[in-house]
Amino acid sequence: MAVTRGFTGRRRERDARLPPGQYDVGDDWPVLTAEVTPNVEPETWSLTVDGLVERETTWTWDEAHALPQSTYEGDIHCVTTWSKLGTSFEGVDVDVVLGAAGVRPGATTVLVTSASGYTTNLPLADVTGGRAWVAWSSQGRPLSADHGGPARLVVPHLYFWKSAKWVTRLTLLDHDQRGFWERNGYHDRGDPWAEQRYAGD
Ligand SMILES: Nc1nc2c(c(=O)[nH]1)N[C@H]1C(S)=C(S)[C@@H](COP(=O)(O)O)O[C@H]1N2
Ligand SMILES: [Mo]
Repeated sequence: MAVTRGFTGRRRERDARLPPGQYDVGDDWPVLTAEVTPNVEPETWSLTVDGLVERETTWTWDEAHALPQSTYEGDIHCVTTWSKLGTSFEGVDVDVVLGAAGVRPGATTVLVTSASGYTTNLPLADVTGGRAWVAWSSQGRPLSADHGGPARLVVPHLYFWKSAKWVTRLTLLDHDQRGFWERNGYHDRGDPWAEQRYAGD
């Protein structure tokens, strides 16, 4: 029956997008937060790029919105095994803010800090080349506070703990420095397709 084959085909296509050990949450969007949700308003939010850069730079909400905007369309994967397919996030490409600050030679790592104090580390190569965003909306709607509003990092090709909510600072380093979950047993990089969940995976 054509209807059945169509349904099965779509199901198979979605399954192929799931990394090993992940399931599809459908329209749900679980909230995963280790700390108390901080109260950050657009008026009090700013983004700073510092460390190994030519020009330490801070953008206010309005200044960040005046930068060229771009959108991610695709899937996200949480290490606790849920994946959400077909999301979108709108904001500014991390390449744009790093380009404005001017990454200095020798920088290898970005340490990301949230307004709450949450941290996570990423190889510079994982946040450049159009693979990471500072996002303020999803599917065209402003991010709720629970989902990291007013602004969060989105690094969708890695497990979503790398996508720090309430992001306020990107610090360029010449060495690796583990963040909150990485110090607590999670993998240093977190590639879902390689199932890099825990240290040693
Ligand atoms: N500041 C902060 N960012 C965070 C987290 C957190 O606890 N605190 N959790 C991470 C994890 S484990 C996941 S899966 C996603 C969850 O984002 P969501 O709550 O919007 O689904 O945020 C990531 N960013
Ligand atoms: Mo997660």
